[in-house]
Amino acid sequence: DQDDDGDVGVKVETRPKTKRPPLYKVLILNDDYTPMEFVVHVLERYFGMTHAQAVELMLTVHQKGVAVAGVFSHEIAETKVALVMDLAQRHQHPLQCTMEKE
Ligand code: TYC
Repeated sequence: DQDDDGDVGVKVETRPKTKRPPLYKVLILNDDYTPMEFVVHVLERYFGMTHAQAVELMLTVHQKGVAVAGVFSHEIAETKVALVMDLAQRHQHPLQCTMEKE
């Protein structure tokens, strides 16, 4: 660095920087029409939850409007969102699933 010793140095990084990739929350949104059992099935199938965990999260979404189903790398989160949206569409349910940077 430039200080008063006359030299023109460069900053030497001492800490090894291991930059971790950003993580993304996968959000499940409430709606008035998707059957509760379908949401429970989605959470078991794509988010590795037990039946009890899935019921609990589904009820949280039902009551609060939204909840985090899991936190993943960008690629995994994108895949989960696509799988959920595809299954919902195939069953003609309006269930919405999105991702958001943590
Ligand atoms: N609110 C829906 C119902 O009463 C159930 C539901 C829960 C829908 C969670 C979507 O993400 C959701 N049938």
